[in-house]
Amino acid sequence: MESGEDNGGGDGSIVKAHRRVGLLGVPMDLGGGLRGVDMGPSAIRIAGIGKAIAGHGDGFVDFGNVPVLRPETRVPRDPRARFVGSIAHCCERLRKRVGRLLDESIFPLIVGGDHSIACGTVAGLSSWHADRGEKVGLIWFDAHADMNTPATTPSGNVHGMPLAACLGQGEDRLVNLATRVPMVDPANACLIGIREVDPGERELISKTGVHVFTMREIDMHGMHHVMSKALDIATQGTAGFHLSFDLDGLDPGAAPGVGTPVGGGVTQREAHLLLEHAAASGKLLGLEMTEINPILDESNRTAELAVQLVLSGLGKRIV
Ligand SMILES: [Mn+2]
Repeated sequence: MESGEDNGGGDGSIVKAHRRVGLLGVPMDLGGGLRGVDMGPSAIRIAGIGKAIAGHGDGFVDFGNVPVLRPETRVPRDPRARFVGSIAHCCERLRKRVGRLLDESIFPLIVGGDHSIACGTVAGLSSWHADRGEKVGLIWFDAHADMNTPATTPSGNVHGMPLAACLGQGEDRLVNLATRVPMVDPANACLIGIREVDPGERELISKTGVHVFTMREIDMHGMHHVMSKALDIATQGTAGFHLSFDLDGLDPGAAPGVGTPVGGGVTQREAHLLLEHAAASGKLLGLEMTEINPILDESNRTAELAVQLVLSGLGKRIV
């Protein structure tokens, strides 16, 4: 696990030439309704993530997968938050693994797995920075709001609840994963790309005050404008921000292999622009790609797109 010695680049302001990117796969398949996202980490490795990142000039270390319990071996228990005990258990492990990467000044690249894993990733970043008296911001790219709680969920699927948990709402075992509650202040969090919101989520969005940029804002003002505002929100008074990227935020025409596809999403180019802005801000603390489902994909093209998007997030430019 401990990989190599510090190369002197890790003082928070990571010099690009010295940056090391650490991949953690999380083959989580307990939080969604459609099976297959547990193969997401394999799909992105097969699509050549390591070679691509090394080719871009960053150091790359693959730390393997965080162990996840299989749905076949578990009982869902609570129908309002299916498998939540097992999910929280895995997220606790992920929180610690993310903390260890940050200790070594390694940039965390987390690959899911369904989106419930974000509770562990954000808990890791939030706790690490809270120990240093710092806050973190959060940009959540998604077709859905992921703002359900066990009280509002229509499905009982925990992958519809992680943003609420990061903002201090819902299931205690997720909400309390970090040393700081909420993990992220709603004033430093925003949602981009949403187009399918449940009634209970609408209420919680309004109650928490989390900023929302729906597809309408992207259509009307463009991704450049939306990301400029999102970065202001996520970096105001914070050490930087985490980008939790659900591939289903893209239009299924561009990314068909996702857990819960919804039409009318952002284009491939808009998604690249989002990640280019994230990189250019110099404040990206962690990046997470979730909900890649090879079962529903076409010859792994969604994972191949995810690799290209990660490169944009790490600062790759067209020229
Ligand atoms: Mn999601």
